[in-house]
Amino acid sequence: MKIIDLRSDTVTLPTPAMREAMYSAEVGDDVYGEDPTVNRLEELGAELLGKEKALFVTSGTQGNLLALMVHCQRGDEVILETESHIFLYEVGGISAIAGLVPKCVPGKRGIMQPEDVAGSIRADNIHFPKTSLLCLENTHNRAGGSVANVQQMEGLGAIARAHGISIHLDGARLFNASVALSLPAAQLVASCDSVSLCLSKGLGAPVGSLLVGGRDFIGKARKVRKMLGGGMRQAGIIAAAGVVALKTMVERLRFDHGHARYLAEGLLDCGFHLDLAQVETNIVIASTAPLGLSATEVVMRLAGVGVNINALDNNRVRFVTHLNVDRADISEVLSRLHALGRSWRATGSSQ
Ligand code: TLP
Repeated sequence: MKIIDLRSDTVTLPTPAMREAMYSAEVGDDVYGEDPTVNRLEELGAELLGKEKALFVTSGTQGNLLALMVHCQRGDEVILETESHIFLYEVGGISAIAGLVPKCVPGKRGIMQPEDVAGSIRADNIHFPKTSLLCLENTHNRAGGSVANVQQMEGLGAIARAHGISIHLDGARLFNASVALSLPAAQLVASCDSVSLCLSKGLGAPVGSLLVGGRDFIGKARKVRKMLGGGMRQAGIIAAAGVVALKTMVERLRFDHGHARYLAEGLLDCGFHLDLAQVETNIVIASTAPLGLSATEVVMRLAGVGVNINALDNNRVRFVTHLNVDRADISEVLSRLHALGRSWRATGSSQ
C-alpha cells in the first residue's frame, strides 16, 4: 500500500535537479564568507524579497530566533498572534534563549487587527517592559494557511512604524501567500524590517531557511547565528538545493493549493466539517466532530489505511498538500476515506 504523507510540507524530498546541484556545488568556508553557492543563495533571496541582505540559516526556527535576538534587548516585549508558530511551536526560545516577554494578541484567522496591536504597545512607564517588535506570520499555519494581503500587512506595518517598533515576518510559507495573491513576494513584505522564509517546506529543499533584511540587521544576525552554533562551513552543499528551490519551485505551489481545495471538497463529502472559503493555500484544517470521532482517533484510523496526517487539537486535524502528492494521490486519499467512513458508520463511531 502506498503511504500518502499529508502531515506537513516539511516531508517533501529534494528533486533530482536539487540532488544534481548539490552533487556539483562549488563550496568554500561560509564562516569566512567564502562559499560561492551560499553567497548566491543569499543574494537571490535578498533580491526576491527586495531587501539588502540575506542569511542562510539552519531552519525557520533559527531564523525567527535570530530576528528576535537582533531586533530586541533582553527583557523587551514582543507582540505576536496568539496562535503564532513562534509562540506555540518554537520551544519557548523567545523566552528561554532570547529573554523576551511574549505579548499575545488574538487574530482573525491569524491576522491581528491594527487597533488590537496599537492597544498592546506599551507606554513609556517605569513599570513596563519596552515593546520592541511586532511579529507577523504569513501564511498563518494554525489558521489553516490563511493569507494576509498587502493592505493588511501595510496596516500593521504603519502601526509599528508610528510607534518606532520593528516588524518581523515569519514567512515560512511566504511564497504560498504571494502565489495565492499573484503578487511578487517583495511587494507583500515591503513593510517588514525582516523576514524568515523556509526553503525546506513546499519549495522542496532538504534543509534550510533564509533570514532577510537590512545590511546592518543581517550583519548582526550573522554573528548571533555563529554564537548559536549555526556557522555551517561548506554549506553550499545544501544551499545549492535552495537555489534550485527559489529559481524553479515557487510557481508550482499553485498546484498544491488546487490539491488542497480538491481535498477539502472531498473531506466535506466524507462528513468532516470545514469552511471551503478558508482553504486559501496548501493547508486544510477540518473538524472531526461531525464524525463522532476525536482528532486522534481519525489520525490513527487514517494511518491504518496508509494516510498520514496530524491532529491539531481534540477535534481538528490538519492535512498539508505538497510537492510529493499529486491529484491522483488526493483521489486515493478520498477513496480510502470513503471506505473508512463506510466501516466506521457500520461499526458505530464509538469504536
Ligand atoms: N512548522 C511545522 C511544525 O513545526 C508545526 C509544520 O509542520 O508546519 N514558522 C512556521 C509558520 C512554520 O509552520 C514552521 C514549521 C516554522 C516556522 C519552523 O520551521 P522549521 O521547522 O524549519 O524550524
